[in-house]
Amino acid sequence: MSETLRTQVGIIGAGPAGLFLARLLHLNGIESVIVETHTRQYIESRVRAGVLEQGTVDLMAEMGVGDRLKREGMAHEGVGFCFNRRRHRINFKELTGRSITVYAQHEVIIDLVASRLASGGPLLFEAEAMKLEGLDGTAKSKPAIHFRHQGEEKQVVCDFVAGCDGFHGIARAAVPAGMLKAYTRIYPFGWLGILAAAPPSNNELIYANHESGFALLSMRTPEISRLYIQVDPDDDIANWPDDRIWEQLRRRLAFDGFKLNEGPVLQKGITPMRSFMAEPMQWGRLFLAGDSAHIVPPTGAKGLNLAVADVQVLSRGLAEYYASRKTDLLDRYSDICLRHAWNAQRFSWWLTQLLHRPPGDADFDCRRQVAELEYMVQSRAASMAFAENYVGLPLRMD
Ligand code: FAS
Ligand code: PHB
Repeated sequence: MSETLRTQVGIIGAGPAGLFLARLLHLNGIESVIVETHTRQYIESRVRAGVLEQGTVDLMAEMGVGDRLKREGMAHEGVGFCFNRRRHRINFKELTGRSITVYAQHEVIIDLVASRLASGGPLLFEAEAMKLEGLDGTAKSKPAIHFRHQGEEKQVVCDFVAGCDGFHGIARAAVPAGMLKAYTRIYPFGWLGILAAAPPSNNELIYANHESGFALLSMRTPEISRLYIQVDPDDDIANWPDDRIWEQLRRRLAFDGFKLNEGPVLQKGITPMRSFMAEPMQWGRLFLAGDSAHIVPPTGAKGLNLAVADVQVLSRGLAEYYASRKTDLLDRYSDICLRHAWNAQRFSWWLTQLLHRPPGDADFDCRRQVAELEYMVQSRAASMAFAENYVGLPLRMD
């Protein structure tokens, strides 16, 4: 072993979960070390989520990392639904008093990495965690993250380990067999997403239910569109030349008076869709946060926001521990986060099954979906139920 780093909290992963957690701990005077497999350039350019709940936006401002978000983020007060070739709008600001902001995940990463490096907190890139030890919380040995960095084996010895390493990370696998239950739902469709150099064709997002399949009109900047269509999860992006993608988008997003702005496709890819939950989200001195513990279908734009909710609970629990050695919040971490995550899972599943064409003989389901969409946009109560979940329910820690 060439080098040992000592800190209070060892964080695996510099995604939203790890970076938000490190910032919240720093603001509470708690030291941490982040180890991240990839390079800074890679994580700051990875195209992923696009929508921030108001709670996430407010938290970034409170953490002192929200200036660029405030300047460049696009605040939205409503969202469109297109079905039967008509566009309807749900004004979630009028219904809930809250809004969402379109601000790409990689922009959030850029802001948080800059803040971390400016604060001097250790953030090691190209540092892959390989093994975890000492997680059971006995006095025998402190938790340790063994990682490979600059060709050497190193370790972080700490009081707690935060597994913020995403769905494919090592943290969840470090929980002893039989101590964790997984719940999974694999959806029979995926999303083909494109980034295009074309001004967004609408000033708000539009979710489309169409007999050919789901489509979503989103955006990144006033010059860059982000668009998705439902495809077979096993389809190959090579089967999708740009003109075929645009043809499907024109067809699925069609409504009177609408014209889709097209332009050079800058990036395209197919993402499979799953729901996943791991229970519990903690074991001894290990705490799972974000995608390492749960995956939601992106339809509800919840993934990133859920990661932020987890680490708000974890940072408060760790602050309580270091201030008083009390572990009440840490002991309830998993219960608090799972209650919030299962509701986001429910909402994401519901919106996914409402908008996507099921495979096979789906005529009944397609008519049922349109009936539910008609009800949702006509009924204030149903619109409210959608709106309060879409803008994000309050995080309860009771
Ligand atoms: P992340 O996966 O973001 O971060 C984990 C980090 O840990 C990564 O940087 C990884 O390199 C690192 N890591 C992994 N193993 C490691 C190891 N052994 N050692 C060190 N580091 C390690 N959500 C939405 O809300 N809306 C969307 O539109 C949306 N689109 C998505 C599209 C794609 C293709 C994907 C994959 C996800 C999408 N998501 C979306 C969900 C996504 O935004 C996640 O919810 C969010 O990134 C979760 O953040 P983290 O939990 O931090 O995990
Ligand atoms: C996105 O802009 O990437 C986006 C927006 C809303 C969603 C999913 C993805 O529900």
